[in-house]
Amino acid sequence: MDLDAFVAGMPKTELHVHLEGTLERDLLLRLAARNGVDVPIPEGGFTDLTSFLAQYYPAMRALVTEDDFFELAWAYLEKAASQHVVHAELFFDPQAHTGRGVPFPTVLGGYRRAILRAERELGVHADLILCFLRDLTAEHAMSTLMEALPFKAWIVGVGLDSDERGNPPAKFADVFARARAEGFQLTMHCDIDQPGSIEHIRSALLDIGVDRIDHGTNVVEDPALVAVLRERGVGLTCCPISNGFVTDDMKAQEIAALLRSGVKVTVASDDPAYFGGYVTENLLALAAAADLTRDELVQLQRNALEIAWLAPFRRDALL
Ligand code: ES4
Ligand code: ZN
Repeated sequence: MDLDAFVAGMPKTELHVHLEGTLERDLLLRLAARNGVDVPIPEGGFTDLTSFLAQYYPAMRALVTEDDFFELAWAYLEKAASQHVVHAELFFDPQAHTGRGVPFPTVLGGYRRAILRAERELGVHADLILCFLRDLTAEHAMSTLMEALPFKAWIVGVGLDSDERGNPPAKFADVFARARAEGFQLTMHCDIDQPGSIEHIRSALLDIGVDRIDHGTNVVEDPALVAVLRERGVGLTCCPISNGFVTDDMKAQEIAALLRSGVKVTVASDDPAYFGGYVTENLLALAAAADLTRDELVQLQRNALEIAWLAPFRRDALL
């Protein structure tokens, strides 16, 4: 069997994909027309996080009704099923919607309906991770967390995304402490080559006590922190194709080195509609760039299941 077929056929767990980042151009155009809203069409050509985010958030204005959020998540889940994803943990950015007048339950209700249907009809299991926008205030994040509490059963964890510059993990220490006390799992983006990357990773791990880190490959610069990841079993969700857009390369060597040193590294797609690759394409891109063996590709999937926020009975069924 050739490598493409091997990777395509592997059962997969995807732990780092933003639902709003799965908004493909066709759906964007259809929703914008249906809602009668004027939405800037993403043109691509991003070279860093800032230029990406500047196209990413305005495009979300196409999403208005509960059906819109349902259709967005459903389209992703159909694609995931076609790539043999068996479990996915899906980031969503409620503040990007509530901030323009879309009620939190509209967003969550649409996403939840798609997840329930996908489990029944596609055999894909999925959970939601609420992501706070780190360029907004900690107070805004806290009030979003309060808004989410009645829906706790539908949300497995919380994360932190958007513009990292000047927005360190410590800014959200109280929010994450409260989220932990409420029973949520914790993750945070530590985007690559940001000012203060290493300090952000250290703080996320040692001050906040996150369960996972999204991206975080700058940790290779600090062997003591790599040891902490290994000892605590804290995994990294890496997104090679995304890295190729928002940094100077895919960081394939760094990802492979961390995998080979025993860190629970896993590969995911981040914003596939913008970066042009779902999980299979990300695995193939990394395999080609870092010469991964089939055993290493299998190890990436094993890692993903191990660090997934799954009930033990589900994990056991998938392992
Ligand atoms: C993101 Cl690549 C990236 N970085 C930070 N926040 C994000 N949200 C969606 N994609
Ligand atoms: Zn991300």
